[in-house]
This record gives sequence, structure tokens and C-alpha cells, in this order.
Amino acid sequence: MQVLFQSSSESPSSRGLGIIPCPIDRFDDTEKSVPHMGWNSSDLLNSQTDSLGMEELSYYYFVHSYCAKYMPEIYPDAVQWAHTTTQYGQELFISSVRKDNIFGTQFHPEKSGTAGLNLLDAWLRKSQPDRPSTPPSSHTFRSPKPKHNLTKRIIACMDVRANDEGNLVVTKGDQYDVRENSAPSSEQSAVTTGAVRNLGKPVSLAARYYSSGADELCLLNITSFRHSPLQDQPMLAVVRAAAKCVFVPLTIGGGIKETVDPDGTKRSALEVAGAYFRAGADKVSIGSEAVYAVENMRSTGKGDGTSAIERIAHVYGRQAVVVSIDPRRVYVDPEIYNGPYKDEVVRGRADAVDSERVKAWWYQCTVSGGRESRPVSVVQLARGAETLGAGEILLNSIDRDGTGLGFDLELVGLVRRSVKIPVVASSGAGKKEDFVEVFERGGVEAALAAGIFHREEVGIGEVKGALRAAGINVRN
Ligand code: 1PR
Repeated sequence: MQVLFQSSSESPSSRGLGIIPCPIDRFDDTEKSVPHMGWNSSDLLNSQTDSLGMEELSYYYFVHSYCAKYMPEIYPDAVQWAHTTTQYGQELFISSVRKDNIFGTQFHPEKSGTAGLNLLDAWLRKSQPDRPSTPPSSHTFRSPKPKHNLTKRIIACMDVRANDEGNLVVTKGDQYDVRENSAPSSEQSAVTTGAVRNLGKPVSLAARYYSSGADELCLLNITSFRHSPLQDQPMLAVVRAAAKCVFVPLTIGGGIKETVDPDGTKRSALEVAGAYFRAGADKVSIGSEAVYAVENMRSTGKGDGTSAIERIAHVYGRQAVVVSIDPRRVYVDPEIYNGPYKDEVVRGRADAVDSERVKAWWYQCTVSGGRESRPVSVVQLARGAETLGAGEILLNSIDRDGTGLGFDLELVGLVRRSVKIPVVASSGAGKKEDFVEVFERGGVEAALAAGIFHREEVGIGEVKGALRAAGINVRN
């Protein structure tokens, strides 16, 4: 859609087609996260033209940092093209354009669930373009509303690995340990001590989460620290199959790094990410490589353009690059600790579980699924990743993973205050109220859970019901 416009501050030296006389500009990030990422509503401007299946109460999936601002006084000819507008923060922008047989959307209909599929269907069924349009006399000019409709996102995450029989399964650990450690009970006769926990098949679980209302899905290859050549990458087939039945965004993580094929061919991280994007991924999530890149940037003072984050963001846009952080607490005595992370030390809340109440700690980043700790704090990693070009932070917590104790609110708050890009809180969800708490107290854009959804202890619908009851905007 944006190429129809005159120019873009994303690439000032390149001209657009100039068919719509108005520039594309970046969102203002003073008071909101940028990219604008998630489900937002679109207001129809001209009720007399065919709405193409778009309804006022429908939500569509957006992921972008630049937009055509809706400015009728300055660009009156451009706003005649506006089919819908959408509001983010106090900024109103053109979210779809329509004239004669031209139609373009800023959002992604192919990733907007049923609402998007209805729109595509209506468009494909149109045998004739509308009559050549004269500017509609009924064009109602809009002004920003007090509040935008961007919803909070609920993400279902599947940690994927091969089990001991070599089958790819969705697994789930406690503090990243995904093997059973208890003797099999009579009801669980199939469970062997030490076996990889098997909670289902990735594609069928993905389909289940799509139909139960997940706003996004995340598939993580958790054994990617092993040698995993692109040529022989079973996750690609999983992504391809999932993308055929899931019409909400898919984030793929694990192993987004340089790999070597069995014949010795080197594949750059950009090639690996490209293979996932072509298979149907919308975002790639980078873990260990992000830690190394930030360590490197901190020692030289700036990014050198060679990291996976920089390269992938340059080619596919920063909104396609998620950095997944695996922090672990390092407990300290706050009265005597005078180390480099003293400004990042947090204390257990008065209402915290017993084991945390009187303690203090900082968060250290790890690589290889928590197997190795690195000399980088969570704040340094989040800020460094943002500087290098990440568009979103997926914030795990090794201490809370699989515990059901609720999200780590100290961790979430620390990272939310440190960056401008959206933050996804992950690890520890045990009940629907935990989601209400993390949105109300953590200020994050999205919350992710795995175990409670896999074990069907809490449904996505139930979570959304609790959020709605608490006055938090979610997609139906
Ligand atoms: O380092 O770029 O190859 O990426 C590896 C990816 O795999 C990282 O995103 C890392 O977080 C993930 N990973 C590695 N090992 C594990 C493991 O569990 N042994 N999974 C792992 C991380 C965390 C979340 C989990 C939430 C929610 N899993 O994905 O789903 O903690 O769980 P809960 O709701 O049950 O508490 P690279």
C-alpha cells in the first residue's frame, strides 16, 4: 500500500509511485511503543461504498512503524483515497485505501483471522471494480478519539524438539528442564523417567490455538544450540504446515544464526531467516545470537552491521525481528552489593511468595537455552537489541518458567521501562488473573503462556474473558 504514496521517511532518497499525494512518516514514539504491532480496529470512512466485508467491530493485524497520517487539511486529495482510518495513540492514520479497482491495506488481511479472510473473500468475489469514483460527497472527516483500540495480545507458545524416538513434539519444562523426573504413575504408564515431556504435535496444537482465539503463535526450536543445518531442518516443514491452517502471525525462533550444511555450504542467519519467512513465518526470534551481538556492540561501542539482528532488520524490516531473552536471577545482598548492575537490583515485593519476599537480585542473560550465563544484564540486552534493530522483545524468565507462580512483574517492569519497542511477557502464567496483573501492572503489549494452555488448565477464551471483565481491550 505504501508504495502508492509519494515518499517515505523510511527511505528519504527513494520516491514512491506518487499516485496518492501524501508522504509516509514514522509514528511518534514519545508516548507509545513503535512498531504499532497487534490487533486494532478500522473505521470505515465512506459508508456508501461497498465495505468489502470490513466491519466496524472487526480487528485487523498491524505490524509497522511508518504510516500515512490522516491529515485532511494538509492533504485533502490523499484522504479521498482513505477507505478506513485507524488510531494508534493520538495519531490517526489511513489504514486502507480504495479507488476504482485499486485497494490496499496497511494491516495484514492474511494474518487477521476470520475478519481478514472475509475481506479477501469479498475482494476476490468482486467481478467489477466500482464505478470510477468522483470524490464521495459523503466523506466524513475523522478526528482522533480519546483512546485507540489496539488490543492486548495473548500468545500461545510451543517449545518444539525431537523426543528420544526422533519425533518432533511440543514439550514444556520447569525452569527449562523438559525431561520427566518422576517415576511413572499407574495412569501415566507411557511416561518413562527422564523422557522428554510430550504435550502434543506442533501443527495440530497450532491449529487448536488458532481456532480458540490466540492472537499470535510462537514456535521455538529449543534444541537449536545443537548443530542444525538448514538443509535438514524439520522446523521448516512444521512452519509450512502451520501456515496453511493458521491465519494469525507466526513467530519462529531457535537457530536463527549462521549454519553449515552437510556439504559444507555456509548459510548466513539472513538466509536461515529468509527460509522461515518463505515457509510462512511473520517474525523470527533470535536468542543466543542477540546476546553475542550486544556483547560485541558493548565492547566496540556500536553495531558493525554484521549481526543477525541488523541484517534481518535491514532486509525484512525491524518489525520482523524479535529478540528472545532468557534471563536468570542472580541473588545479592543489596546492603553490600556494589557491582556493575547495582542500579538494576530489584527486591521481592511484600506480597511475593515466601521464597522471594526478603531477597534482592539482578537479571543475568543466558545463551543456549539457559545452559550458559553471559556478562550481560537483561537491561543491557534489551536496550542493545533495540539499538541494533529489534522490533519486539520476548521476555522469558528461567526462574518462573513452568512454575505457575505468575509473571515476574519486577523483570517485566524493568524491561518495559528500558525500551520503546513492544514487550511480550512470558513465563510463569498459572491462572487467568496472572494475565490481568501483567497488563495492569507490567504495562506490556502482549503476554505469552505455554504450560497452562497445553495442559488445558486455562483456555484462551477464559483469559480473554477475565481481561475484558477487567476493562482491558482484547480481540473477540
Ligand atoms: O538461542 O536463538 O537458538 O533460540 C533458542 C530459543 O529456544 C530461545 O527463544 C529460548 O528461549 C528457547 N529455549 C531454549 N531452551 C528452552 C527450554 O525450555 N529448555 N524455551 C527454551 C524457552 C520459554 C518459553 C516458554 C515460556 C512460557 N521456553 O518459550 O514457553 O516460559 O512457559 P509457561 O507459560 O509454561 O511458564 P536461539
